[in-house]
Amino acid sequence: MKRVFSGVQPTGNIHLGNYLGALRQFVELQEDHECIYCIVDEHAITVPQDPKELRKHILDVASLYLAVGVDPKKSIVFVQSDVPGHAELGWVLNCNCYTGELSRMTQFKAKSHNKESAPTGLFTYPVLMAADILLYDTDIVPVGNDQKQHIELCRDIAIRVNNTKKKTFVVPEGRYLKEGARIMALDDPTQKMSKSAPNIHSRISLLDDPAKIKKSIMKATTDSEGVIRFDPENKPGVSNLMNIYSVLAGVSLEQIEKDYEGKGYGDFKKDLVEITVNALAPIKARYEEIRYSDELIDILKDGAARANAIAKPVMQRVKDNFGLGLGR
Ligand code: ATP
Ligand code: LTN
Repeated sequence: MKRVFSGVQPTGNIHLGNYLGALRQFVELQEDHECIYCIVDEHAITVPQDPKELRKHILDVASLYLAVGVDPKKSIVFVQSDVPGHAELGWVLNCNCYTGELSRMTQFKAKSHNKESAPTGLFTYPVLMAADILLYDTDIVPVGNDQKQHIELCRDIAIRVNNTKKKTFVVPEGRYLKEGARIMALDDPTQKMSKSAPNIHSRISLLDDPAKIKKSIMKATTDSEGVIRFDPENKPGVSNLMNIYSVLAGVSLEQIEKDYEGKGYGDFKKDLVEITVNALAPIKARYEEIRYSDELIDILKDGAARANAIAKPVMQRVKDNFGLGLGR
């Protein structure tokens, strides 16, 4: 069985972009792969976090994994900082990655705002991500399109190490969906929907109540043409809403264009509100059951033990191939 690894940062509540781009794949893949899903809290502290909020968000994200259908009997679910190998391998990879490579990462450029005072961790963020993946001999990494550059860097590092230290790493592949791989912000369709954007109406969180969903969708930026047509370049707002509609309702983009011929944005948005509310209601209900249960903590503890058991021999192989420590 091929091995799958992916992670989500506990930086806020999971939104439609995370769900349609990444989590949907997590659920699908667990049927015939060995899946490991992580809550990457060490990545979250690359920007300042309130400790209490961070702990809360770790459990929120873990509950949402389960609420969307990740099954702890089929998949390993755990918190990154519970497995020391991530930080340990991160250091080794830092010594095998170039500052030039990291300077080209668009996420770093966007989040650092070109400031000299940006934390070093924000700069080396993709190296820790490579460590997450390589620590488990991962074959497949299901993510949204925005992570493509990071996945390519991970592959480059793995191949580079393997060139001199043969068979140290399995070289992984990214897995991106055709539809939903890049959901844009509702208030600004030139930006991706993000957990940490200040405007709450830029995103739909999986836990939003129907009134909030309605408000965010009805306010969403469109254009003045008044025609429902898929054209991401010239009509990014409408096209983004059509994408969301298409995936949630299981209707093709062409069909949406036909169904709304002669109708306005108001009708289309109203229907999208209904579709979204109906799609998220069962997720929200399951979340409420799981979030404050004792079972959640047991699942994460068990997940960390199982993840550690896979990571340890890989880390030992790395140490042996690099000549670190005393050997066995
Ligand atoms: P932050 O705003 O804190 O950077 P984020 O919303 O970008 O967070 P991440 O935790 O970085 O979310 O991403 C989790 C997963 O969701 C990744 O696989 C990422 O590619 C995917 N993802 C994030 N945003 C989107 C989006 N707008 N559309 C599709 N996939 C997305
Ligand atoms: N950088 C990712 C989160 C992440 C991740 C990973 C995804 C951290 N480590 C390993 C896949 C595999 C993001 O979505 N911003």
